[in-house]
Amino acid sequence: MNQALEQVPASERIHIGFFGARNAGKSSLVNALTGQEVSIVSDVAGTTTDAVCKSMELLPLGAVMITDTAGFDDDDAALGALRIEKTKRELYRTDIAVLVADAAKPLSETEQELIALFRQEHTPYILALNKADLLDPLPQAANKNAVYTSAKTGLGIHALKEMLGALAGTAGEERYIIRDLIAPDDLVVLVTPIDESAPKGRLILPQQQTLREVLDAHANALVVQTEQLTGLLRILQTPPRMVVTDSQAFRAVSEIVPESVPLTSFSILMARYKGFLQTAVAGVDALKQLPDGARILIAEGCTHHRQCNDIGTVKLPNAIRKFTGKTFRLEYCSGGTFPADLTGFDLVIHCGGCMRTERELQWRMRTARAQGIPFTNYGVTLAACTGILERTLMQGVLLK
Ligand SMILES: Nc1nc2c(ncn2[C@@H]2O[C@H](COP(=O)(O)OP(=O)(O)OP(=O)(O)O)[C@@H](O)[C@H]2O)c(=O)[nH]1
Ligand SMILES: [Mg+2]
Repeated sequence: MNQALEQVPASERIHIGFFGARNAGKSSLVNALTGQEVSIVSDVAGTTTDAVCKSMELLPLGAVMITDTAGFDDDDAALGALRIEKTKRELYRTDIAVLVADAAKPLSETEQELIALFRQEHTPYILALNKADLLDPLPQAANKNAVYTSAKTGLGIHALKEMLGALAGTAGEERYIIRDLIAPDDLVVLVTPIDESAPKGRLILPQQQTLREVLDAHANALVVQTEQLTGLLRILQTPPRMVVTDSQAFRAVSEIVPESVPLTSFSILMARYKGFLQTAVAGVDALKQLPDGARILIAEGCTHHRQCNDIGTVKLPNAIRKFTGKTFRLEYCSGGTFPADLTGFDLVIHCGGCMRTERELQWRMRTARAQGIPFTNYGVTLAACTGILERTLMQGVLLK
């Protein structure tokens, strides 16, 4: 396995999900497509009960994450409803769906329901009419998004890969973290405090990704801790093109960096990259209006970054208390879980979301919006509480 591709973070991979009724051959098809025994196959309906994920390189797509899900039809057992809930959650983070159906049968209610969900989520999908080895003769595929496959004989597997490749090529426009804000030879200063909550021996993902884009742009980066910033700016002959800081250090950094130098944070850049900066800015307005005792959901995208955890549980609550002078009821969720029902909450504050895909963050945001609940993030909230939101949005440049 190519080492470099192995290291593409999960949030940056194209997520391909296999969906369908029990026994349609989802697991068999995933195994045939990947050429590996990713999932267990059997003729017992409901063999796959939990989603199984596999990161790999799949030509012609590149780095992908393939997910085999549990059958979507309800068998009336208590487990049925649970299985369906889990599979739905997978759907929300799927970039391209493959609906696996039995080629010999017309589409069932379950399959129609899945198609309706794909449409609702604007998820492009391919219909794999599987077990086509049992059909004789083989009819023409019904439409250009359908393909006859056989996990058993390998029929249509190559065509399925080609179709996935074609869809992946159209999946979303290119978004940048910082590359479109800088020119070749510009100098960018990245402020990354290394305190006891920083992970050992490495930089966190948004810092790595920003650094990489600065290099892609053929610009220059200087990476410093907050304490070195004053000294660094003093020895520079010209001021940097911009400064990007960890939002925890907003106050100190905003006092050190001259007003004439654009200043923002990794989390604000990440919110823009994942397409929810506008929503986050609108959401933070709501914070000022909330009454005492309002309920705020603090959503963390991962369970293992102590740094984010520390912001969510200590720094953010302190900043909010100081800023609003009010006492709110804070509740937490983390990792892959996010409540679909947000009844009773007045605001959602999400982390930068570096471990979640763009589609998944979009779904979380839409879930909140559909229920009329404002949605913002750590960085925007900290900027607002520090009184530098306008500045860190680079006077609106980042909202365009
Ligand atoms: N003839 C034929 N049988 C197949 C094909 N694909 C799968 N099967 C058989 O269909 C049965 C179910 O296959 P699975 O891959 O476990 O189906 P699944 O959709 O993952 O099922 P659940 O995990 O139970 O939801 C197994 O007995 C497979 O051998 C195919 O293309 N042709
Ligand atoms: Mg299965």
